[in-house]
Amino acid sequence: MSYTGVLANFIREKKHGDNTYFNRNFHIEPTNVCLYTCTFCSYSRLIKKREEGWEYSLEDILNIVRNYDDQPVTEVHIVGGVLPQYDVEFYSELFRQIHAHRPSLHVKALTPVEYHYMFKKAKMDYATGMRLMKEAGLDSMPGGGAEIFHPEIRDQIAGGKCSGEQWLQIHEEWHKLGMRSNATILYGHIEKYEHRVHHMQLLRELQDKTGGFQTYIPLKFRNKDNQMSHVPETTVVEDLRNYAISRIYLDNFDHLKAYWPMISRQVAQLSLSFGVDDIDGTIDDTTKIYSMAGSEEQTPAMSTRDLVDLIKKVGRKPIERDTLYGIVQDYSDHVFEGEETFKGYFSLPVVGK
Ligand code: V47
Ligand code: SF4
Repeated sequence: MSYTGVLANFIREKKHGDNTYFNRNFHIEPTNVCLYTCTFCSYSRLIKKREEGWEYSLEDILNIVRNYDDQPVTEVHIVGGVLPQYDVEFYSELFRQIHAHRPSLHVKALTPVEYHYMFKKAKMDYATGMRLMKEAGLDSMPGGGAEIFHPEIRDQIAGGKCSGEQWLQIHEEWHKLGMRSNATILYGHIEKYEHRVHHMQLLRELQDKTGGFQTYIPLKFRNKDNQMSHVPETTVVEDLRNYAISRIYLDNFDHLKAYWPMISRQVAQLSLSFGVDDIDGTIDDTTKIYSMAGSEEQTPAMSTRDLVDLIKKVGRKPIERDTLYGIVQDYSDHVFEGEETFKGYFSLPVVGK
């Protein structure tokens, strides 16, 4: 374990030194009603219990975007359940209107789960569909919906939604357009190590082909209020080992991200010594997906100052980035308003001067 951690940290420092990236974004979840019934999902309401959930209109979503008009956010991350009214026309119009309202806001939206469903309904192939999304203003794709690619596990936990192969094909079409995306894995439930390796192998092969992935994001399975509540969660040691192995295996990915609302702030700090160079999470905002699945962070929102402190306390350099890893601000020597600069705990008399 410790050698694995040292090797992962070596690769991390070779690629990024002490730089630790974060991004100021906000999430919009258009609906929590979903046609699918993934067994790990604590978030969605079955379509037959539709009245218990929410279904935002285009105007509702644009109003959420407008609420951030005076906030220094650089990205909106849009993802939610799958429903027929959220189709190619709906999302094309949404992306267009977000850009018309705030051209500099990066739209990171939807996963192959939604795209596969929407394109099939519109009788469109993936290449045409992704081109239309790009023309409408989609800037990048988040890494969700990957779960576990191996059909032996995927059929049991995420049956009915796009297959692992289809997930990879949609990312490949997106990369062919010169665009970037992320990749996740949902680990620590009924899969075995061989399934995690198979998952990473397929990602590694596609990355060698396209170079379009930016970040790998291992998502720890949380077991509250879902159909897999009987499955115990992984230990912190296992989580750190998984980050380290991911960093070593996927050395053709530039970044490894820890999603702190899922693993707690302390484990996020530890992960920075096990290969992780990016801590994501909505800053100054909230999202419901993870609190509903049992994460320690019931309202996953942390101020920029808290996040910067968290990174500095473990000796790393906090760097605010945009979605494509352009540097927005280096916070290494930044002093927040009203903050005393650190002068040491004791003021020792200076001798000999
Ligand atoms: O695909 C759902 C996961 C994912 C649970 O690309 C769960 O920057 C754990 O992909 N326990 C969606 N995980 C979120 C996602 C993501 C998050 C942050 C950043 C980015 C990015 C992408 O959430 C789903 C699924 O794998 N998820 N339920 C659960 N009970
Ligand atoms: Fe629907 Fe996504 Fe939940 Fe699966 S994980 S039930 S696709 S919202």
